[in-house]
Amino acid sequence: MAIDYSQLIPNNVDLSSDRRLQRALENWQPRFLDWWKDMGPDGTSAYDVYLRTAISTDSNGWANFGYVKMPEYRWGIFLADRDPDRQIAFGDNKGKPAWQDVPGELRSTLRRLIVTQGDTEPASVEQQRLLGKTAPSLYDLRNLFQVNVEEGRHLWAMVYLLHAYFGRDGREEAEAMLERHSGDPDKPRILGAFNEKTPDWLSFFMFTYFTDRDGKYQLASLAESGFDPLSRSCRFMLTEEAHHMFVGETGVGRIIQRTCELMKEHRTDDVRALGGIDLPTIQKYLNFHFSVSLDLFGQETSTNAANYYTTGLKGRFLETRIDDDHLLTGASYDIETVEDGRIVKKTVPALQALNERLRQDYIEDCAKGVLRWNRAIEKAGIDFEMKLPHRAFNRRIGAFAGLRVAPDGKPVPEAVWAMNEGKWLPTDEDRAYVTSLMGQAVTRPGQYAHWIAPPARGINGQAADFEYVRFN
Ligand code: BYC
Repeated sequence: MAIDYSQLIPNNVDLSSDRRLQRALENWQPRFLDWWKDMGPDGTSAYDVYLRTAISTDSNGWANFGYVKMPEYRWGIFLADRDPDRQIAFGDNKGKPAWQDVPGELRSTLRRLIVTQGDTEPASVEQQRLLGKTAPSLYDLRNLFQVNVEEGRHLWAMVYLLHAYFGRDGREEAEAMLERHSGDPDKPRILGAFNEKTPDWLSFFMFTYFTDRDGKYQLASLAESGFDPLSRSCRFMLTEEAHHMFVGETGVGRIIQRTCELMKEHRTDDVRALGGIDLPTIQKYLNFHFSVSLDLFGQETSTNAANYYTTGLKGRFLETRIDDDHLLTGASYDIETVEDGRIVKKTVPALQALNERLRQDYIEDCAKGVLRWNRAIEKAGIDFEMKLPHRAFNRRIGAFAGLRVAPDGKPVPEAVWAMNEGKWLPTDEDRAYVTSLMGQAVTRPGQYAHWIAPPARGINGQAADFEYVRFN
């Protein structure tokens, strides 16, 4: 269905046919806008930003580019088209028609999944609130704002589901989305990574590479859901998510490229003396963001995950392309876990290992970008290799929490950890150095901060000196 932009809330769900729902969402809308003004990108209300907006949800024609003031961005409700023949692809309800309403017995579990997903979206906007002040270019500033408005829209996607299908509880949960805040000691966001700070652009690019990629895998699993409105929401969200990971991969890649240029030009490893970010520091940031993002997949063995699957609420990554019975009742899966302080392999029922399986898919995907970064380093003739740390490194959730593990996967005593922590994870000094590079935003079209290379091409084919943001 086409998106109706004549409405206060743009949508392709025929919102005007349900007056109560429409009114409830129109009530939530000003609260969302207040939240955006208080907690969204700081001091940006008057900026004209070259943003893309959804005009239709099919794969070819959804992106429309133009200057928009962010508070006037047309946040709305866009679901991928409905397939009237869609069936549930896995679990006990496999083969039954996908649900158009919430099965009563699954109500609270489904609500919790939607709330957990929804909570991450405004959280990331809050985390990135101040980054605009130190943007390395107009191109990067525009990309940050694009990510921010789309995370705002992803919140709308989940809030719509809560309002439309969960009655009063849903409305209360939608309010609570705007009341929890990233890092708030009293009302923090639900998942750990969303309470960390994103204080500088290296962190931002790492976040969009690693943490947004968790979003890709979780959304893809929810896109398999037997609850069709959730599936359709997530399918459209995934098309937006791709750009966020592009921002992360190319952002880190451009920093690496600049570092390599400085190293070659001046024949030195001491890039800090030249105002660049040295490769070991980039590796430490990578270690941090990768490990924190791994925690987002939950416990290695999880009865919650088994229940989500068996009941048809949350599938595996690309469930319908997997060649098995989609029930997994007799199947097993090999995981790594901890026994007597050692990391051991263990075979467990596949149903319980679904979080771990998704984490494995995610790790393999993460490795691809690292390979591309390494190719650039190699091409520059520099002898350094970025590595993903072992899955057990620096974990706070799951079997490895509490175990000290080196990036290569060897458990180490506390004293060894304490001695090496500063080599493996960013120290206060590293963070202070990276922050010191983040000076006043670079606002001249076509100019870039010293520590990052320009992008290979502009957004939507624009010229190198295109004015992506007008400050007014
Ligand atoms: N932090 O059985 P387990 C995105 C809790 S990112 C804190 O493994 P489950 C985005 C867990 O709640 C994608 N607590 O749990 C990216 C449970 O609590 P209870 C977000 C945690 O449910 C960038 C207990 O530990 N979407 O979109 O199987 C920018 C037992 O654990 C954590 C989703 O996450 C944690 N990290 O797995 C913007 C999808 N991990 O029951 C956006 C929806 C676990 O003991 N969520 N716990 O009280 C889920 O599918 C699941 O909730 C999880 C956890 C995979 C997160």
